Formats: sequence, C-alpha cells, structure tokens
Amino acid sequence: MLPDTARAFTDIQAEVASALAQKKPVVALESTIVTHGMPYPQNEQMAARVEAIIREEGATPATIAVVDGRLKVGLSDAERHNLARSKGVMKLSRADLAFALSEGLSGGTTVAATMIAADLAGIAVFATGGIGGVHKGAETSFDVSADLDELARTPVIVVSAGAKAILDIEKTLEVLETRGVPVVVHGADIMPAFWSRQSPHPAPLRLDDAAAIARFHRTRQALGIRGGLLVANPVPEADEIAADRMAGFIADAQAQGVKEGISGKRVTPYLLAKILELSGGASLTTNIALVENNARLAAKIAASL
Ligand code: PSU
Ligand code: MN
Repeated sequence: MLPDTARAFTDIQAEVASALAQKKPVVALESTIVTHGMPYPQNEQMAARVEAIIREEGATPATIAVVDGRLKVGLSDAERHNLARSKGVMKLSRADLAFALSEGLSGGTTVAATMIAADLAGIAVFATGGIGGVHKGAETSFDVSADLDELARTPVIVVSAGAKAILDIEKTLEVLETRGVPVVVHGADIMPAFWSRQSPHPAPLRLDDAAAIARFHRTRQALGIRGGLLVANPVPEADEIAADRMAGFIADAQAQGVKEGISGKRVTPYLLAKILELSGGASLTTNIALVENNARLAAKIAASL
C-alpha cells in the first residue's frame, strides 16, 4: 500500500504492517493531542489507554507521529513515553509534515497530517478527540484549520466528538458542507459540541451503528466520491460537561488569548490549556473520556469494513 517514494521516510511498526497485510482492522491515532493537547502525565496515560481499548475491540492501534525525521505508523512504549514528555516539538499539519522529515525533526501530527499518513499506510479509520475547524472570529483572523481541507480530499473516516467547542461550530459545518464532507452524528439528531453532548445545531446526517457507517463509506467509494467522512460521536452522558457551563470557560479563555496576542498554531493548544485551568481539570477528564469513546467506535467501524 505504502508508495515506494514514501517508504524511505516511513517506519510502519511490525504489528501494524502484519495486521494490514492480513486485512485485519487497524485504527490510526493522532499525536498532537499528546504533544500539544494534554499535559504530562495524563497525555501518556490517555495514549496508552486508547491503544488498549482498540485492542480490546479486536483491532490494532497505530499511533502516528514524527520522531527524529521518521514518519512513525505505530509507536513503541518508549517512543510514546518520549513523545508525551517532550517539550517544544512541532505541531505538524499538511503544510509542515514533510518539513519535519526532511529536517530530521520531531512532532505531533494533527488530524490533517495523521489522515495523510494513515492513507499512505492504507489505514481507513482514525480516532481523535475533536477536529480543528473555523475559529470564532475567523471573519477577521482567517483562522480555519487545515483539518477541513484534508477531510475534503483524503479518504479516511475520522471519528471525533465533533469540532472542538472553542470553534464556531456553525461555520465549521458550513465549510464541511461546501467541501462535500459528510458529517454523520452517531446515534443522535443533534451535532455534539466536544465536551457537551449537544450543540445548537442539528445533525447533518445520522447513523446508529458502526456497520451502517462502514456501509456508507463503501458506498461513497463505489461511486468514486473521493474524500473523508467525519463521524461525530457524542461524549457519554456520565462524562459530559453541560454546554452552558463550558460556554463561560470558553469565553474567558478566548478573551485571555486575545489579550495575550495568541495566534496561528498556538491558538488551539493555548485555549485547551486555559480551559483546563479554568474548569479545575474537569475539561481534561471529559476530553480523555471522549477520546476513549471515539476509539471504541472507530475499532468497531474498522472491524465492519
Ligand atoms: N482533539 C483533542 N485535542 C487536540 C486536538 C484534537 O481532543 O489537541 C488537535 C488535533 O490534532 C487537531 C488540532 O488537528 O488540535 C487542531 O489544531 P488547529 O486548530 O491549529 O488546526
Ligand atoms: Mn489555525
């Protein structure tokens, strides 16, 4: 599956390579959530737990990251540990993934870069927390995540809890629709809002189980419709933080970010860290729970495919 030209830069872990060769279910995982999205040591515990959940569901996890200029598809325990502890590594998206490889650098891969690597390796399903999207105030900042363009072009199923609620969810849905990206809410009629089960927006599409999601993906491929599919999986009720409670933390974090002049790639990591602080750690607990929930569904979709 991996093109020869990419092989020179890529290390596919033996377990992942053998699962792919035998057409067994494999789920890709991103690593910006580890390097920039959560503090140590919770990031490492989350990364290990999510891999264990995927194994419990009978699939093979493939965490994707760049380590010393090598594109890793599947990490060893030591590599995961080092990545979780590393400070100052890059946050890699489509624009700079190849830069880290050509310069021998290390970094966490965002949703966009992880989709590229998963597709290169022949992995069709990927679990994350929340995708990047259109930021609030994008009408002046022009801050729209490369994740949206990637979903439009790269044929990977991304299982998320929707777009992070720090974003403008309505505008994010509009861009996804324009780019032809199906947004399927799992088991609900309302679009989730990451930490909360409900946003004010209706679900663009709804499917209630993994088999139906896999069937939809195959049907698009049969028609030759290229591109990804976004699954929005609401956080379990027991773990959610009500949207009105989150709204206060989000607004305060945003105002603080504007005051400190935070822009570009730093916006999302800054807001996540600030909201963690303002919520007294509650946002992190919910973030971990929703990633675990997404990993479970992703493994079931991979098995159905
Ligand atoms: N989901 C989380 N935490 C994160 C991210 C997703 O629960 O930190 C990361 C993803 O890697 C996503 C990135 O691609 O945030 C979006 O960054 P930006 O808004 O700069 O495109
Ligand atoms: Mn951005």
